Amino acid sequence: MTDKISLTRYLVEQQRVHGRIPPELRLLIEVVARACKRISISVNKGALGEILGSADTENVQGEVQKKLDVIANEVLIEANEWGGHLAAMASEEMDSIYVVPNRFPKGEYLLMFDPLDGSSNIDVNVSIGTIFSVLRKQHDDPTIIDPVCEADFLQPGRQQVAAGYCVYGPQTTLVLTVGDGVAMFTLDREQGSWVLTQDQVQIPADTKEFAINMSNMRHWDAPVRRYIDECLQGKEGPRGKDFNMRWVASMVADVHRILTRGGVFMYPWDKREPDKPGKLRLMYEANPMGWLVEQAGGAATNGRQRILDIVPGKLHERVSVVLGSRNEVERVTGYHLEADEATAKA
Ligand code: P6P
Repeated sequence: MTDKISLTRYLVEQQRVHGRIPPELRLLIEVVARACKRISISVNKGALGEILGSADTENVQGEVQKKLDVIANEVLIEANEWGGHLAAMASEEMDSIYVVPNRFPKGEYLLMFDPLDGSSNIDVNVSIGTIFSVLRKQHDDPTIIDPVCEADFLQPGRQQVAAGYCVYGPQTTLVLTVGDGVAMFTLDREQGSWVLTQDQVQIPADTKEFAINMSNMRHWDAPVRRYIDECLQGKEGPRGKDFNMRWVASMVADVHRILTRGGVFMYPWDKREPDKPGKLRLMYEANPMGWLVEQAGGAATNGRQRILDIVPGKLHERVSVVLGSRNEVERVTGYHLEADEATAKA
């Protein structure tokens, strides 16, 4: 295991040695990490904390909120609003952006998060997680601190300055990138501190494991059906090898497995809601996960283009997601482009 290095030391070294992050960004990440520690305490209480079940409210996505969704959202807002490092926040659980109140100093950064991803798993004690992404507020004129608005958030994922998630599973693990590879920190509950347990994470380019919700198969587009059919044909099929399948229905858990041992994760467009590009959200799910996967040597597309190059049109924009082992993502993306070419020629 890597020498016992704390999250604080890792971030200080990223700031001082590598000059990669300024002090305000280091502070932001530490505050988010502390909020995740607080969320893990609530998650771990389960039924003892009277926090399971529905909050009897709906979020902007039209999804019924769990009590823990609301709690996690409040923890992240309260932890981050006073520090002076943020201009505003955006969350899967809030219709519009949350501008830092005037009673607090404002900073340069924009924080987006899915406070508790995988909510359907909360009541059945399966891993869930918090996903976060950080952008810098773009200024035409850096001398003017203009008021922040939703348009400030609509930047492509390649503009992120930090991204990560915390998975609340058998271990509570914080996974982070600031553009210098991917580092994993395990929560030492006795010390209450994050300890570096893996650095420079690398995803194998090839895999024998795919993650997709197979119950949607009849709704998929042809390129996705082609790819999955070939995997299911195993050794006797065109892939010449057998594949395994996993689907936790918690993106954080599925991505963590892929960062740990490889694999390909897919949540593609399907014809049930043809006007929706996909189920997952670009700004606070696909972008942070896409950057983490790329920083670990993998790839992330929407089936046709790099996720991090997509310019968002709205805050809660949805997107199709294919991410993980580079060679598999390139194969799936190639099938989509081949199908588009055939359609164009027809
Ligand atoms: P389904 C959780 O609700 C989520 O947003 C992702 O974490 C997860 O990958 C996906 O939806 C699961 O969707 O349709 O399989 O329940």
